[in-house]
Amino acid sequence: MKNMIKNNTQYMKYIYSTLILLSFAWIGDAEEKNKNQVIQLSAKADPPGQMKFAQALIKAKAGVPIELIFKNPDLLQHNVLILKPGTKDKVGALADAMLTDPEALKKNYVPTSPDILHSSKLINPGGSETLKFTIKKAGDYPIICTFPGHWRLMNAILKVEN
Ligand SMILES: [Cu+2]
Repeated sequence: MKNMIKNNTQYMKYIYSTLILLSFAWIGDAEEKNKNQVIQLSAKADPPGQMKFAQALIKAKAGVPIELIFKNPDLLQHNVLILKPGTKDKVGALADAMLTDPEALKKNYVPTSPDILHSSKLINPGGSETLKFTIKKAGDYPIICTFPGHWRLMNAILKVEN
C-alpha cells in the first residue's frame, strides 16, 4: 500500500510536469502566431462606387509575415495588387491597356508585370480575400485596384519599415 502511494505521487508529478511543459509549448505557439501582422484593407463603400480604398496608408514591419485582409463592401468589383516601389503609373498603364485584352476578365484584370509582387482575384461585392506574404525591404509599396478605370483613384501605400 505504501509503495502504491509513492507510485501515485510520482505519477502525479509526471502528470503535472507534462502539463507545465504543454502550457509552455502552447504559450510559445501563441507568441509565434502574434508575430504575423494582420492588416485590414477595405474598399470604400459609403457612398458606394467611389473607386477608393478606405485606407490611404497602411504600415507593416519588414521581414515579418503579413496577412492582408481585403474586404469589398462596395457595390463594384475590385481587386488589390501590391507593387514594387515607384511602379504605380507603369503598372496602371498596363491595366489601362487590358481594356482591349479579351482575356482580361479571366486574368482578374491583373496585367502581366514583374513589378506586381502580389495580387488578389477580382472580388465581388460583399466578398473578401486574404493575401499572405512577407516584404523584406523597407519602402513605400503601392497598392492599387486594376479593375478598368479604378487605379488612378483606387490606390494606397503599404509603408514597410524596419
Ligand atoms: Cu477597384
